[in-house]
Amino acid sequence: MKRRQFLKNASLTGVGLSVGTTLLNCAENTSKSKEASVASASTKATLPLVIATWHVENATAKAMEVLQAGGNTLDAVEQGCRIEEANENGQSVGKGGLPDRDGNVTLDACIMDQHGNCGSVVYLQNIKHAVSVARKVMEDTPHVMLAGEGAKQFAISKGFQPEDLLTEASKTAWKKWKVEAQYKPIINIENHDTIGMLAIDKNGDISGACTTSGLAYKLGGRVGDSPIIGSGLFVDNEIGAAVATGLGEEVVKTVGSFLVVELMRQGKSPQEACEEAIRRIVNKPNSDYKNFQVGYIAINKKGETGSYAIHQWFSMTKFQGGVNAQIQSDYFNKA
Ligand code: SD4
Repeated sequence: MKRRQFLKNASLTGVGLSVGTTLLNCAENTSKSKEASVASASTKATLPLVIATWHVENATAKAMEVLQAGGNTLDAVEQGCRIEEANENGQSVGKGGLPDRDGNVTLDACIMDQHGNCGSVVYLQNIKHAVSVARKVMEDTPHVMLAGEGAKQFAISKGFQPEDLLTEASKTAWKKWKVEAQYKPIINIENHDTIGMLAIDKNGDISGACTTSGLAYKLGGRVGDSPIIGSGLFVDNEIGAAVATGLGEEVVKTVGSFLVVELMRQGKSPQEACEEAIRRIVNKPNSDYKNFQVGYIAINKKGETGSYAIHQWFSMTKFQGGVNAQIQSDYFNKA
């Protein structure tokens, strides 16, 4: 995952989040996007399609490779997410993720398939491929969600190797944060690059996955939206799918990904649905949205896509028709 240069650092009472920027190579999704009408005519012929939050072309390339080799969408999103989990330079996912305020790297992930099956892990430590553990929870247990030590022991029982996920770079960043933050329970987020990925195959079948180390320097024990089915991710193979990134607390409060999918069920395009879900957050009375970021990406059954965020510099990576490109997202806060 490419490092983003962050423009702002903002603290809320107890929780801070910054808004990121990155170099982008193309733009789409002007507020009333023309994409939906164009895409509905053109994308059916160009399935399969993979989209992901942020700038993760290696991950979308992997997912597309899986699909083109005849793999299903579940394999595709898992394999795609694993690329970023193994990337030690990405400080918000898997190995190299920034730790909580006590120096512990804790991972959240989930996965959901075309049949509505899902699995999730929260507060997982020492196992870098959280998305694969989530898949094992889905496939090998009668449960949806495993947490903490139980999730870790389950992973080990399935052959995952425990390892130290705190890299030198992330340890250094954490130590610097401790000095500057005087160890107050304030989270200065310098990176919020959760990878959420959605894939649709040539038959129109959809799966999704989401994996993160969560907010950097969070309180020990904190879990965000990313492993919560309906908040960080939702797939409904009849309609479409959505995945979220940004300040998880705000996504959870609006059950964001489920909301996006239900808005599509009511007839909205993926773009319109993402925009409406963001409006639900920013239009709350006394919303502090200027100080945090939330972004959604979505896909519908036809292979139309959408993305929208509160602030500038959110992007999605889209692999379709042989083109794997980062696309700048439209956003709400243009003031
Ligand atoms: C969380 N939604 O834990 C995640 C953070 C995130 O990129 O999106 N990071 O709240």
